[in-house]
Amino acid sequence: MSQTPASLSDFYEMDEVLSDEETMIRDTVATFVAKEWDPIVGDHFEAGTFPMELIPTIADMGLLGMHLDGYGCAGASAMAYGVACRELEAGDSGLRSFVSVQGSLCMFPIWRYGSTEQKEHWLPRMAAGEVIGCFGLTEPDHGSDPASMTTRAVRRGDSWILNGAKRWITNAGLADLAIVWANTDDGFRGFLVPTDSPGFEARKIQNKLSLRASVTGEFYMDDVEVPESMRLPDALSIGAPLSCLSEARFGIAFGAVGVARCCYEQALSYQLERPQFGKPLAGFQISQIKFADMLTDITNANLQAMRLGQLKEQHRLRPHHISMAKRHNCRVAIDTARTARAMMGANGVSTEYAPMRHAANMESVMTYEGTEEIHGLILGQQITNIPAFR
Ligand code: TGC
Ligand code: FAD
Repeated sequence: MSQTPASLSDFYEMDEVLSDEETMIRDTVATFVAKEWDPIVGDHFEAGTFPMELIPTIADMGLLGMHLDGYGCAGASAMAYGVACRELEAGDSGLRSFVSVQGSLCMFPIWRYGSTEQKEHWLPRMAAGEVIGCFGLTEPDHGSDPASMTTRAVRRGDSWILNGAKRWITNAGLADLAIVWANTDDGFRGFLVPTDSPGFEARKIQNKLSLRASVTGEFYMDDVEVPESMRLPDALSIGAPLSCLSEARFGIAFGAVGVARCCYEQALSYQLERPQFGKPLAGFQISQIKFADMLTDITNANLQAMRLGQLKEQHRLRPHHISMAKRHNCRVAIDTARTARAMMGANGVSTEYAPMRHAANMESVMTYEGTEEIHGLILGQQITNIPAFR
């Protein structure tokens, strides 16, 4: 059977490895993105807002903490989480970010490092979208090197007193609960901090040129007091927040494939329909070579993501595996978005089409969750056994 141009995007038909349930999740998310997200994303990107009214629908689809078991979470497979991220990010990186931050950066640390009481109290509410979280690791002066953080937590009786600032925090400003990583006399610890705690102040960052359909902010803690029961008891080193990053980076490796696929498909359908010099633009050799390169890159990126999914299912996935795919797939996404934008001429610079919005978003996605250089250095360390970060 001949394939349509759109179905050709899965050139090696890799989605055949998906189970029926994973296919159903993929299709449910893709339909949501097409019907409820795509028509409004341009306006939200221009306004610099996230459509809060969609949170209940996102929760009803079971997407919040979807790869976690129990406590109201869907318990879906790693591959299901990956393909959901792929379809969400085809809509916008801000949409995938919302789901990643809630599930991988806020629910995962509670699920992995929290007490039974913490899990029972917070996870069902977070899965239902009733409590929104943010993850505070990055500081104004410490991004790539979070182990140098200056945020401090000091024990006072049965409480902890937190002081410090976190900046470039997705959902700060709209979150109810902040997962705060702080240094203590005994090393790094994680705290659950309600954002209405006295001394906690959050502000939205207003002047972003990227990831505009996602709220990013900063927060300050001035003698914020939380009880010992709000410390994550099993998070005892910098490895704890870094393990959360592995969960989110996994989703980005898939999400970047969605970005590249969306841009490729829009450029292809545009050039098939737009004639110049007497024939469709897609009929020129230069265009066809570009489509061939884009599809090859997308296929390679998708193969890397799907392999991560398999390794995660088999509990064989290691941080350096994720670094390769996050780094490679983000590069493919931004290159594809820029090429697609150019292939759509002037129309390509408007929010009516996705490529320029995606290209702008990918500037953030290449920076957050470990920059291209940091992931290169993680790979370099794995290859040579010589750390070159410091
Ligand atoms: P290092 O000595 O290498 O490691 C310390 C301990 O942590 C372990 N580890 C990891 N464990 C799980 N997953 C990972 N990815 C891990 N990376 C390291 C490591 O094995 C070790 O364990 P142990 O038992 O031996 O102590 O630590 P380092 O301080 O030298 O740092 C290494 C480096 C540079 C790779 C790390 O700091 C890093 O990844 N930096 C990048 C920072 C970053 O990615 N920040 C992201 C902030 S969150 C965010 O951007 C959210 S955006 C969300 C959105 O909107 O989607
Ligand atoms: P820096 O670390 O100052 O790096 C600047 C440049 O120097 C980069 O090119 C980097 O690759 C390079 N560099 C750094 N170290 C080295 C080295 N050793 N060798 C060579 N080159 C190096 N953080 C959170 O904690 N939670 C969030 O929810 C969150 N959301 C974000 C949302 C957005 C939209 C953005 C843009 C960022 C977000 N971040 C978040 C922060 C993000 O994780 C950091 O921006 C990122 O880790 C990089 O840190 P930095 O910006 O301080 O850059």
